[in-house]
Amino acid sequence: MPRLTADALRLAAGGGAAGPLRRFAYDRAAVTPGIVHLGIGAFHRAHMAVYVDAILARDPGWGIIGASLRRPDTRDALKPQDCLYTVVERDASGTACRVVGAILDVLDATTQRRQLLDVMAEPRIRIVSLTVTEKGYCHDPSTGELDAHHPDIVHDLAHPDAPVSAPGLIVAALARRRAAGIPPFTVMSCDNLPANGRTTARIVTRFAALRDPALGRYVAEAVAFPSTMVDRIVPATTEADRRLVAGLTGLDDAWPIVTEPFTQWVIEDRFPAGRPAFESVGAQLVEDVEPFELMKLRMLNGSHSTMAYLGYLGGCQYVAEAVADPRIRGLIYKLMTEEVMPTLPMPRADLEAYRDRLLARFANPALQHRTWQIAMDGSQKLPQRLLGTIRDRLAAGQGSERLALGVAAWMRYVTGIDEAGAPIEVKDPLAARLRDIADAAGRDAAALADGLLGVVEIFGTDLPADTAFRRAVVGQLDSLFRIGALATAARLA
Ligand code: CS2
Repeated sequence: MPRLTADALRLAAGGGAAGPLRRFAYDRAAVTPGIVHLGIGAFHRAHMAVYVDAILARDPGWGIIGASLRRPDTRDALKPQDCLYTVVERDASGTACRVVGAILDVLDATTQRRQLLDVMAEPRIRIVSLTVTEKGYCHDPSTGELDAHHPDIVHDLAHPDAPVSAPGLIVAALARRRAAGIPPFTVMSCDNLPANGRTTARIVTRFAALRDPALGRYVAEAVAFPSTMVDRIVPATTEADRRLVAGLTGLDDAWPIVTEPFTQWVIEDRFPAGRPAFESVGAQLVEDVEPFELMKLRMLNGSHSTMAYLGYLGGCQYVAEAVADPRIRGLIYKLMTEEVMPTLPMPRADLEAYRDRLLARFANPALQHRTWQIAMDGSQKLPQRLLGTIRDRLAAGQGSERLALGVAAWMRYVTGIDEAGAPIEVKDPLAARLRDIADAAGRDAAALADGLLGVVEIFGTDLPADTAFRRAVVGQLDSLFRIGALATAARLA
């Protein structure tokens, strides 16, 4: 079978088994780069790049140069296929395929750092966007401040012209532009962080100030950091996905993406260096993204993490399987309805519709979204997904048993041993420390909860001191140890 390339695509004009193959509708040779994207993983390629792909026919000045910060695998997969890739949208009602051409080049920052900084310093790059995941911001998740002791930050302060972190790369490029009299690019975070624009601004400005106070003032005054709310469920690509795409298109794509039809992007309209007409391709441009972000992080991601830990412990490999279990579904429904929705500023009817749509999306039978994938990096995710809601409820004198169960399920998960006694591969930047705490506590719920609540980067100092919250977490954790995840979920469903 021919590999997906620009030439193969021209020859395959008739399409594959799924009928005519949809593809980008512009002359790629006329497209020039306007965006550098850091963190060119599956999410970006299924989300922002698809919006940009729809813009390029009208406005070819916004092609994307992607960069991976850690591994060359995306570049190595995409370069031999002219950076083209297939996005498959699937749900119970059908399957649609499309080849995206918006990515013009992919660089591997670990070996092409100089080239990446050169591109970021070019005047025609007006946006640097990011999906580097929560941990890529090198921050303290509980405060949202730069972690000046993070090894990558320590490295980048010592070697400011050879940075390895996202803040380090952005500041190195901004410093070069400033020295050359080139206006700064706009920095657009597309990660699931609270107030992601303001958080990124705080982190990048602080890093710049540590490099040089004048550079810090320049970043604070001259660079815009709009916030965004991004949403699309994008499971990691599997071999089965590759086979599916080959069957559908007749072309061999080394890194296709299988995702849901749903997509949403809400963007704060603050782009002094210019932007593509994102609103013309379905994005919502608004003055204030934060209510949307709060809703999405607390409802979707809060449920996702809770389901991931309970589901994994209960033996569910996939989200659709977890949400099909009435115990988990009932728990998530009540978690959203009774505990999360009252903390959100939107009208009740809108929130109910949002919740129902989420439950349908989670149940999508065509996606194989592993609970293990979502369970990853819990230390970086819990603050914005569960703990902010809990804080708001505590301040209002309200209980949070289901949210506390989400936290307790994470604690049970990071012990690294599942309910059948088998090891769990816990992926988390703090995994070793969490494991040490868990090993010292054994199966004593109070000792384990106290040990983990003491991780200040996650819980701050207020939550461990709150006796009602602590009691709820210890109670749920004790139940998880005694009767297991599904039976514990059933008690609150
Ligand atoms: C998920 C998200 O992996 C995870 O932690 O909760 O990636 C989720 O699928 C997206 O935020 C949906 O927009």
